[in-house]
Amino acid sequence: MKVPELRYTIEETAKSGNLGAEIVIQTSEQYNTFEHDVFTYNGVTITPVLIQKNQLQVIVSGDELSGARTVLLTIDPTLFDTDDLQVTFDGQPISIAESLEDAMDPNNDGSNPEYYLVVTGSDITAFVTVPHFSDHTISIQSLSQVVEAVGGITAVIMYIVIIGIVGIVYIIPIWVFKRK
Ligand SMILES: [Ca+2]
Ligand SMILES: [Ca+2]
Repeated sequence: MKVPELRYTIEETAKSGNLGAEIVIQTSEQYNTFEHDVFTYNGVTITPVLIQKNQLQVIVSGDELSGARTVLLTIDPTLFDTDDLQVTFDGQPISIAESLEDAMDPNNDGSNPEYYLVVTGSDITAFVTVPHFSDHTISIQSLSQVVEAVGGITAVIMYIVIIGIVGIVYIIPIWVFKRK
């Protein structure tokens, strides 16, 4: 999708009252500092909690009287190393909306939050429908980075086990030999 087309859709959603707020995250040239801007459209605020490589976490807040809203997270794609992104809502993975239109309508999914990712040439925009307020945590993470982190720990454990086996193979014969 082209950026002007996407911005037009976003503006229309804002006019309809369904768009709660938007956070825009940009990375600096060194990729290790992140800047953000928050735009509030209809009674919802977004507060960043964690913005770091491969991980983004925000809190969305609204008063209990505000109805369902769609919130937007517009992200510089260099924030993530891979494109296998997982979106969670209060720590739980959520379903993908059927379409962009579905993601723009936060009122047609009962009490289920949903998300939809739109990738343009310059940004990744995550549309997340929030069926009710007050505070909720939305996170986006790169799945393979999570797996790789586990792989790293596993590799360290394997290394320790191998060192241990090598130690046993060499040290026990020396010990047995010395006792003779
Ligand atoms: Ca839906
Ligand atoms: Ca929907």
